[in-house]
Amino acid sequence: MTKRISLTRYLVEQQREHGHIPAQLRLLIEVVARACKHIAISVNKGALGEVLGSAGSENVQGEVQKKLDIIANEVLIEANEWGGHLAAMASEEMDSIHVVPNRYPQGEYLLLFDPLDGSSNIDVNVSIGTIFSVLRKVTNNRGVSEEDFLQPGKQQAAAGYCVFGPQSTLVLTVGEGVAMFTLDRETGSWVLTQENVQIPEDTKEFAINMSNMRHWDAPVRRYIDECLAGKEGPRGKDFNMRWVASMVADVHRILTRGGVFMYPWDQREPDKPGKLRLMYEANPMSFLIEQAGGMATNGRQRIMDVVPGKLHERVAVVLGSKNEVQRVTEYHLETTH
Ligand code: P6P
Repeated sequence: MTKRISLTRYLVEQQREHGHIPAQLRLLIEVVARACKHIAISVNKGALGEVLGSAGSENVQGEVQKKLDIIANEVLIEANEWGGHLAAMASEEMDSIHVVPNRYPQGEYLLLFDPLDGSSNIDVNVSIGTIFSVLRKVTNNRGVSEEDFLQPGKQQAAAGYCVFGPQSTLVLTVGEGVAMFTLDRETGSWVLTQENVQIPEDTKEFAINMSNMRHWDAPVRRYIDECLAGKEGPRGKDFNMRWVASMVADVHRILTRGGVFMYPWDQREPDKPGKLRLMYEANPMSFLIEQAGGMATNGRQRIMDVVPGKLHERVAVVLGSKNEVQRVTEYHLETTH
């Protein structure tokens, strides 16, 4: 039987070897991992747990909140408030930041999360997940405000997600590569099942919502048309398509076997740069993708270089196998926008 390495042992040994995981960051990661276990338990109850369906409210994005969106958000808030590792939290499900209450010590980290990504898939039993991003509070003034969160993704101290699918898998980076941990439901522990994840630089698989094709910009249409032309076309090979409509599931597939994921700008809402959120979707996923040898841009610029103007800022996303993302980005840069 191969040696089982727990999440705690992995973090301790990574700190010993690379020194990237001080005690407060290790506590943060372990608390988030424990919260993801609780979310997995709620998700897996499905209809038996009275957790399905709408909560009858909308979030700051104007999206209908599912009961599990709110449950997952509350689990993450309660799990992270008392530990002394955080100054504040931000969530897709909350209009403004949540400052750690005065009754608890404040720490140096800022935690951002999409507590349950892909929630339109909850009621139809398709994989969903929790995405998180960790920043350091760089200003040493007392108190914490939204401005403390407005840092480009390249400042992240850590990032990860937990995908709730046939297995529950925690995927994590602290800037020293990507590791994957599978939840052992019998012991309740996260067990290291893959490290030094590497994305193939080429792929034959793209992920995009094809129903939006008529709204896309020319570079995106050009790229997808060439993929659809297959062997007889300019790419000289056939492509496959996937679209789970849970970013976590699509990104997990890409980390596991390669591919390119796109949620581009489209003309339906021209003032919006894209649908996905920069701070707690695109940035953490871009960190993971880059750490696994892939690439992540908004079509024109590295996503992790984008300086956010507001907490719930949206961004166009093209990420995955390096050579494909490079090609899509070159097509964009050849045109004026
Ligand atoms: P569409 C889920 O709501 C999400 O934010 C991402 O997880 C997913 O990739 C995308 O939106 C799906 O969007 O327009 O295909 O439903």
